[in-house]
Amino acid sequence: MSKEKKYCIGCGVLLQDENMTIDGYTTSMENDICSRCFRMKNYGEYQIVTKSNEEYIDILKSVNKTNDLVLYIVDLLNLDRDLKHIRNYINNKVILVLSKRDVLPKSVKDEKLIDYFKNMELDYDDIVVVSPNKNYNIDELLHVIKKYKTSKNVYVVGHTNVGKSTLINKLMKNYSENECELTISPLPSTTLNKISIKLSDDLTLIDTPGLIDRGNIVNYVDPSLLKKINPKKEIKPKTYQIKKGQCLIIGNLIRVDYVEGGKNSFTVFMSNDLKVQRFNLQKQEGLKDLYPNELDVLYHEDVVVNGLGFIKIVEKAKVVIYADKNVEIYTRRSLI
Ligand SMILES: Nc1nc2c(ncn2[C@@H]2O[C@H](COP(=O)(O)OP(=O)(O)OP(=O)(O)O)[C@@H](O)[C@H]2O)c(=O)[nH]1
Ligand SMILES: [Mg+2]
Repeated sequence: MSKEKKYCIGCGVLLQDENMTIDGYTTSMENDICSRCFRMKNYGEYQIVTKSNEEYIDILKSVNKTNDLVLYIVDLLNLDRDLKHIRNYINNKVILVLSKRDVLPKSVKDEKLIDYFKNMELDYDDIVVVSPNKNYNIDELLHVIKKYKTSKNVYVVGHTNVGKSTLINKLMKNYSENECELTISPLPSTTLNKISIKLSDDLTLIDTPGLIDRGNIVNYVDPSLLKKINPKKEIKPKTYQIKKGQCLIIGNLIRVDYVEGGKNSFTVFMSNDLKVQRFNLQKQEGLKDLYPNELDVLYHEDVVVNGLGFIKIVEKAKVVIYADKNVEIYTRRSLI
């Protein structure tokens, strides 16, 4: 008799009790979660899983065959560089959900954030700002979901680590009697498979594995640093009135040399736990063995360091950012 298939309620992986070295292992098929989720939930022990992005693309292609509503989740501190990418794969109605609002300063108005995205002329049906951690605007999101949904199913998609599973857990906690224990973690690729969660008779939320962003610094730092890098609290921006010939060293992870330009102001929007130090660049050799990214920054632009946050620079400047060579670094119009 063949065994009935059972999937982990935390990450969606197919459960098996035969091979400890393969995904989905559990000590007993009586369990509802795999050993990896068990260790993350109970001991905060994280285990890196390497996944390809083919599955993510395949999921998007299968969503395109439906007329279901899609929530595209982005992390406000670590925005996707290409917000149009998803439209290469799906024609469904899509709501852009700007998440982790709590990490940006309260003084920034939601309307200002929404306008920023509206000005980019993206092809989204609506935009909502939320913070699942602070239970902020979740009511508004549910309202928007009900307004746009075309069937029972609503897909939750986006890059890894943007907070898709956290958001679904929060929606379930607020609006359903059913318990929902999707596994969340600061590591990429926590969710491994599609997971359908019934919120009510006419609404099922579908969690999905995220797109892996190879340019994100989280892939290249020691996992023990993740807590420091991912802010849990509102960021207190650090502003430096800075002159050519000075540099900033941030969290011992990146170095920012100001090599050309007049008097300027650099504001660092990164986790409060990352120490920022200013030096005279000629007298400081630290981190110069890392890869130098030379950037021409225009008036009122941000330098984005994927996975860490961004530095708002007011005046035109030439800067050299030293970082791990795999980390994506680029400029964009100032978000704030
Ligand atoms: N500050 C803050 N952190 C959040 C919020 N929502 C999620 N996080 C954190 O973001 C990290 C990733 O959350 P997950 O819910 O696992 O993200 P995911 O998109 O499901 O990730 P994958 O399953 O890997 O694709 C965790 O460390 C969460 O605690 C939020 O509203 N605010
Ligand atoms: Mg997840």
